[in-house]
Amino acid sequence: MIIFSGGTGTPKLLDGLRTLVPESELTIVVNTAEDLEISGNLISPDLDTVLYLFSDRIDREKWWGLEGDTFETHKRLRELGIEEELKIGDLDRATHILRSDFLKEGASLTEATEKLVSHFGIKASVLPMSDAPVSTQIETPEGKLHFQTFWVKKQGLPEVKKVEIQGLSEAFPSEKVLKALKKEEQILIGPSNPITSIGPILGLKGMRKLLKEKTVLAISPIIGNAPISGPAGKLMEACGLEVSSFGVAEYYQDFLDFFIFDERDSAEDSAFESLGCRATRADTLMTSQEKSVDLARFVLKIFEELA
Ligand code: GDP
Ligand code: FO1
Repeated sequence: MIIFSGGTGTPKLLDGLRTLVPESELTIVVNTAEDLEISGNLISPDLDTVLYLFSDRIDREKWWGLEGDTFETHKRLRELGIEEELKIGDLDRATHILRSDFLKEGASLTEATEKLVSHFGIKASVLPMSDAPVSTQIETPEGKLHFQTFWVKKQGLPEVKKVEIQGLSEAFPSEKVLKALKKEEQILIGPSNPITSIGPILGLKGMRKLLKEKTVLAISPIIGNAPISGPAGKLMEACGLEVSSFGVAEYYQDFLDFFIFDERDSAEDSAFESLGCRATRADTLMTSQEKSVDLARFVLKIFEELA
């Protein structure tokens, strides 16, 4: 199975999935449009979260960084007048240094990630969506801001005029992603931000067309009219999408076969029929690992029925 992932909602689901499916049978295609360079190293927040999840070291409170990490280097840099855009953990920084070393030696991001996967003893296939640089920029009255500047430094407060994914119109899925898509029939789009996490993957050249040939199941990251966390609501609105499960399904309409939305949601099941997909409710709020396992089990059951 192939899973499209960002760095919070889908990793929570992967936390359950990996207890039910042999890790080697999972291919995770990860968003890289939130990547940025800090203090000379390439940070790939979504890739790192997936890597730390599979190596059992993710901080499950924040869903970024390593559990128990310290921030001494980050603090010392601040004392020396260097204000890093993100709070980088000391151990997390080691990953960024290693990744950047591989890249400096000439590796592609896919190859660098493969080496990290091997260092961390991970059996799953963790693939950056593309080797081309792609970067989400948020247009605000204060000017164009990198997504991380908008979300972390400015706390998501500025008005959003437009979301621009720089580099996307020229970016192709990586060779490894294309190879995996050729081989696998079942695609799971996890409950991730449709604009900043899944949108960049879908926007890669040829991706939406390829998905039309597959069995695609997606899970809503929205309950009612708000996301569970993060800026998805504000960004969906800025992109002209309805902030609801229906709005998410509509965005995936051209290739979507099955949609799971939350049991607390007031949407009518029949509304989704007009989009040409089947839909069902489930408890999608993953507040513990057990709940992640339950949702993952439900997803596997639906894939079995669709096969
Ligand atoms: P990011 O890279 O950190 O933005 O992470 P993602 O895009 O993977 O995840 C962010 C999205 O996950 C948000 O839109 C949330 O609403 C959604 N999310 C977070 N936790 C849950 C959960 O437990 N269940 C569901 N259904 N969605 C969740
Ligand atoms: N998110 C924050 O809100 N504050 C931080 O200081 C922060 C640091 C950070 C460091 C490494 C990393 O991989 C992720 C980090 N995040 C931090 C998460 C941040 O990148 C965003 O929450 C996600 O990218 C949102 O999609």
